[in-house]
Amino acid sequence: RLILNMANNLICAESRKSRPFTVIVEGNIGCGKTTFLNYFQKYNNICVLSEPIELWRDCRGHNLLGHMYEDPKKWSFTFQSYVQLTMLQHHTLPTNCPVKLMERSIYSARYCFVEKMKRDGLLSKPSAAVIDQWFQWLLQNTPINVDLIVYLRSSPEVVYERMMKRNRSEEKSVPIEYLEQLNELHEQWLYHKTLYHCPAPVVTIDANLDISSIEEEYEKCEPHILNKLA
Ligand code: DGT
Repeated sequence: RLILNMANNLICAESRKSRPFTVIVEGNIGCGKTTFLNYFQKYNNICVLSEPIELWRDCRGHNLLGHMYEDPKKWSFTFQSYVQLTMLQHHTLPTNCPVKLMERSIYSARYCFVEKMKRDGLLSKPSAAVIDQWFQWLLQNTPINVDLIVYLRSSPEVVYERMMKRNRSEEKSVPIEYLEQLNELHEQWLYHKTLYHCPAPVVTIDANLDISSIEEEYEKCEPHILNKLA
């Protein structure tokens, strides 16, 4: 029995060691997630995973992101199915780094984007049910672990301006109301914690600050992330 216990402890220690401390970076479109991730690229023992937007623009030659914005009623289900798959691939990607830093997650896809599509009637009830069944199954049967959420909190006016400035072709006709509603869902989920469940503790950062002063804000959450490298 003693030997069995010792073996068990060893296995637990080993699996704790091999699982990275996982941080997800969340916030509205244009709030600066990419800039945040770039700041942490300098640490070579952090595995930084940017959002797989290039895959969404080219799924075997199909621009699913573009289709979704052009005809959301027709393409929302297809797009969200693919987003869910690519997010799962990031969540489960093995790494030897002690820290994994991910842009967005399977959670924001479900709690913010799918939620909005459901409310807007862009996803039919049966389609939403299929995505949700998949989502629930994945949570229960795959190693999706999140240890910390960094919430880049912004106002819709600021991110609307940034989105217009960067001029991504698919986002050309996204109205400010869309960003206002997405902001509200992020706020309810990560700030007021009244929407669904929050899978990890949240560190909130003022993402309205411009590029010259934002690094000070980043430093606020650096210890939370870097302690895990010790
Ligand atoms: P950043 O660096 O904060 O400016 O981040 P963005 O705006 O490059 O990244 P993100 O994830 O906020 O948005 C990328 C585009 O993909 C944007 O047009 C919204 C869209 N998007 C991201 N995730 C989902 C999703 O799960 N569903 C839907 N419908 N759109 C999504």
